Amino acid sequence: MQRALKLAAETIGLASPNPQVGCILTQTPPSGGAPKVIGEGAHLYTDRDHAEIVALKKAAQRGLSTSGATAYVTLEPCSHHGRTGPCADALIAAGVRRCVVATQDPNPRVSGQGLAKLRAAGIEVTLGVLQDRARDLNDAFAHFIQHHTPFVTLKAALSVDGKLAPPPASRFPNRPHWLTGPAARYEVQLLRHASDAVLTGIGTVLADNPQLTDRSGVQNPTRSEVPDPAQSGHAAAPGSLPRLRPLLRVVLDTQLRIPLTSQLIRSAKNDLLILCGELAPTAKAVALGSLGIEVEHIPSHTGRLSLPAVLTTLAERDILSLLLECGSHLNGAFLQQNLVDKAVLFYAEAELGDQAIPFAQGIGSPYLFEESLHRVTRTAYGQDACVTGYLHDP
Ligand code: AOF
Ligand code: ZN
Repeated sequence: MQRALKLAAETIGLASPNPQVGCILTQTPPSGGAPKVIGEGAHLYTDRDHAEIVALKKAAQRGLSTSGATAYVTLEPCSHHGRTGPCADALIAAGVRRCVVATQDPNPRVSGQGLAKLRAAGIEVTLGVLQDRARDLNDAFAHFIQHHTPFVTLKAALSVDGKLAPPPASRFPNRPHWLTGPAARYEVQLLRHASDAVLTGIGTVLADNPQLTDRSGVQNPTRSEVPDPAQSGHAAAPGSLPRLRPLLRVVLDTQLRIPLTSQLIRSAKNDLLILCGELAPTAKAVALGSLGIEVEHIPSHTGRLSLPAVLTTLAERDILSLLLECGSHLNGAFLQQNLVDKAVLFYAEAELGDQAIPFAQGIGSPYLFEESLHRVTRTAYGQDACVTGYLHDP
């Protein structure tokens, strides 16, 4: 199961909007002895085949029999006809004798029915092996399939006294103020890589002029056949694999104040979405449109966009996981409206003082906020500390 989880984890950015799933098939040699891996694989959304089918095909390609084999799968084998046939049926047809499953599929179309199918066919089923790790891998998928809204992660880089940035008067405009060191900042790139979309507000765009691109440089080693750039349109260097869905960069900009010279606009490649209010200036919307930038109107109230409406719009675009990289105002609004599912707080050693900008308007000290988190983890990145936790108990 460890190996199956590793295969699944390597498909970050390649499985969404489906879950990340890995599968290992083992067979005891006819002469006895330790079981051997006869096939393995992970699900890649564009290849359609679910992890079990990839593993079964690998065994078949090697001419190895699957009769009597054991399957280790990180997610309950599916029982439904979606883009593919049911994996439970395929495992049964392949003669698999035992199926070890990390966690049940949260998809209501499957949930428990895949396991029932296997058991009805006489397959020995074990459920719950390394369950927490398998669940963590697909927390966004589980959230989306049950609530039909994106799983929202709030990321913030803070000073040791819990502030987001120095007071405006002491900052250089148009330039981000780095609090955390390179290791923590690389971790943020990985968070972007693992997300379908990243969101910020116009205040941060005007203050920091961020790019919000995925610069993780992560390659996905499970995908053995790198798509032929000539056929797929991906401009991939050999051995490096681009994300299959580009990270969608989203800006909340009620009045369309975003400068046409901002880094976000200059670097846009069909991956920038600007959400504005109904009363935003039409001429600016037209100017953005002529640069190929998508602008969408969102209902607003007293000059602020409706955040639930923002999440609905993103859900309609199949955004399962949303990373918030916002300023104090939006952090506070998302938290006060109970729209955040997970927090990732980096703390640097520097102190910014009482006049500095608070972590989230109306929320108070992040240290007190941490006390409301569930399943808290603490990690060090160089000199910086990182605290992660969930806002709701699953
Ligand atoms: C599995 N193994 O590797 C995955 C599963 O539209 P489809 O046919 O791709 O089905 C997607 C659903 O199948 C998805 O919502 C989830 O319930 C399940 N994903 N199941 O047995 C896999 N990726
Ligand atoms: Zn399946």
